[in-house]
Amino acid sequence: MQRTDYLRISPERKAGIQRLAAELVAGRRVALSTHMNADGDGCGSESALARLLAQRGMPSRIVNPTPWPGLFDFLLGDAAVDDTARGSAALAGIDLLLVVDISDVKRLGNLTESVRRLTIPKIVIDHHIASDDPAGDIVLTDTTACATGELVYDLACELELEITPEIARSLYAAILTDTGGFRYSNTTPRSHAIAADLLSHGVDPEEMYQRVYASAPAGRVRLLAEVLSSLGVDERCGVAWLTMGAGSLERHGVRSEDLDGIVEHARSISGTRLALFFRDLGYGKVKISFRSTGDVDVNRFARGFGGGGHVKASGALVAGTLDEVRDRVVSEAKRFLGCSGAAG
Ligand SMILES: [Mn+2]
Repeated sequence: MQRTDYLRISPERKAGIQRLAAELVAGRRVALSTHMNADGDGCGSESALARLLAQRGMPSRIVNPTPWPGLFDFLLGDAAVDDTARGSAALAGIDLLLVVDISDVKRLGNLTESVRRLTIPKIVIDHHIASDDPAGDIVLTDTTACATGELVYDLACELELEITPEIARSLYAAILTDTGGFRYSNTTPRSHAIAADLLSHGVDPEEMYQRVYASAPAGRVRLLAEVLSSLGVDERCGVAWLTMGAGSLERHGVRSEDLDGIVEHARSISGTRLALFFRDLGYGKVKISFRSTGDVDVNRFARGFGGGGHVKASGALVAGTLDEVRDRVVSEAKRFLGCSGAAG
């Protein structure tokens, strides 16, 4: 019987890692950053990289555009220092910037302009569909990677760094969350092979499940109940959507990280091809999450609203009121699906 070595790294990816490794010089001070409202992939990749860089004699700090999510506090420990509170001032005096899980520099929010102005080497490790405005010039990107954490894992292996139990937990959190618990279409034999290796390096899968998926504050479940009551469905076209008004987070005492995965409830409805979640940010802008089932390319749809991401999971920020944006985007979605009939 022939076995496949799923952990083998493709020559292209190896070359990308080696290009990047040339910048990983001992003594250089690094700032790590990821997108606004960091998710498990962003946080896990950052906390793993902080420890991996330390093995190469590189001190690093995490400088994110929005606060580190409490849900992922357990990944930080002593080794990964969060300097986010200092804002762009924390980028002064660094020798290298390493941005993860971002294809477009604008996803760095309030750090975007400071990052553009940096003249030091800027590295991007990412698995989103490329944009024409990346956050750096040395780019390791591969849309076939299930998570940025997969690329960080490959970097660790290729550079023969040690996968400590803390690093293994961080990378597992990255892959676990970006694959929706190994359920989304980006789940591959390789995702499972890496997860297997991470278990052998000390990850306890039940502990990870409890920390990531079973540690919700009661407010998150109450908010979920409220958001679910907003459900709209067009069964004929296969579109389902959820909305959340401004101020709901505050009212339930929860944070934006508590919204992660909420759009999946719309996607879970039988026959749904395109699911949407509209969140009123309260200052004339609505954040939209797009998810799809089957061959619907929501990256292409989201591009029409200035957003993007992945083929089956994308986002956009649109100006307007919640009702206006929802009505417009839902009817655009029906048209996008070739279902713009009069009854639509
Ligand atoms: Mn990701």
